[in-house]
Amino acid sequence: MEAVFTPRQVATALGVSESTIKRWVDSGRLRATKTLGGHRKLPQGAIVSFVRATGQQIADPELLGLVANAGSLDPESLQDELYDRLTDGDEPAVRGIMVRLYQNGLPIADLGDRLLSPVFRRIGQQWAAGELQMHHERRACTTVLAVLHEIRQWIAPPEPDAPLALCASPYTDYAQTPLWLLELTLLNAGWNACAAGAGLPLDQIYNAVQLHRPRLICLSATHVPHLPTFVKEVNEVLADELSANVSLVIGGCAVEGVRTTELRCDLLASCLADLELYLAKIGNAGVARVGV
Ligand code: B12
Repeated sequence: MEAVFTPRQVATALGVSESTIKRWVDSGRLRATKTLGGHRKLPQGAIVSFVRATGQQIADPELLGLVANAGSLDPESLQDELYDRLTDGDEPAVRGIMVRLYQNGLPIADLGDRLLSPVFRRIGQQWAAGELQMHHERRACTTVLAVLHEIRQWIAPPEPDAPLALCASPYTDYAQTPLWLLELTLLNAGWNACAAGAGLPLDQIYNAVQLHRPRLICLSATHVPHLPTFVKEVNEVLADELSANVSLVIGGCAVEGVRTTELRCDLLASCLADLELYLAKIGNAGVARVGV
């Protein structure tokens, strides 16, 4: 369950007065709830959103379950450190890096594209070269997924009328990190995101689309047994069957190098930043076949 704090606790942690916190809450800058007795309570996620949006410094982050700002805020320069911490299995240090970047306003897309993807690709290469073992890779995934889960709790729920996106990965693809990153990117962009799941046969994804009626489908492909078959099946089972008001965005390392003329989708993304741009282009209200 998400942690909640009193205005006094938040004031101490941020190094401002309690009346300043109450003023921010009453003016709507800082989201809070009220107890039956009328006392303000601040959820941890509301404080993180406020800090991300305003750049407010945190004098004592540990009081709020957050992390100190000591260290680089540049994702590229943190790749080596994250790789070392992940392969050492140092979970608090991994959390420290990821939460520090997030609380300082780094978009989820950048956390994925500029930090996690390059580090996991290196883990994959080192595994293929016999330098790392399977248990290193599995532990790295579990550790990162736990932090993404924590970040997920901090994002305010979508508005009731937010458009729905369905995220899935196809049969034999059990990579979860890309799916979590897609979901967080969508939620942060004001979309509602429904994770249909990893390793789904394409007809199951189609059935989930029929059930949930999303405006957007985000398909992530990390492990695909035979690429030409996958492309053919996506075209036949998904792309050709979708109604015109549903967009299909596909990405993932397995489809890198595939041409947009082969795979019929609205966007063949190479990274999460591509998705962010696409979301900005179509807006929250509707879907346009922009053929990027
Ligand atoms: C972790 C991992 C696994 C784990 C995942 C566990 C979990 N709980 O998630 C598991 C155990 C499933 C696994 C298994 C296997 N794996 Co593996 N795996 C990886 C690894 C190391 C990282 C994948 C990952 O999570 N990356 C993190 C994400 C964030 O980064 P990303 O994938 O680059 O995604 C970015 C973009 O592509 C983009 N993106 C991704 N999807 C989408 C979707 C949309 C819509 C958009 C907009 C963007 C987008 O955004 C992300 C952020 O930038 C990769 C190495 C690599 N290529 O990265 C190997 C890798 C993919 N695996 C590989 C192999 C060989 C296997 C196995 C066959 C090993 C085996 N012999 O059993 C099995 C196959 C099992 C299967 N069928 O699923 C090979 C594939 C080689 C190939 N060309 O076929 C790789 C490349 C490793 C290597 N160098 O050899 N694997």
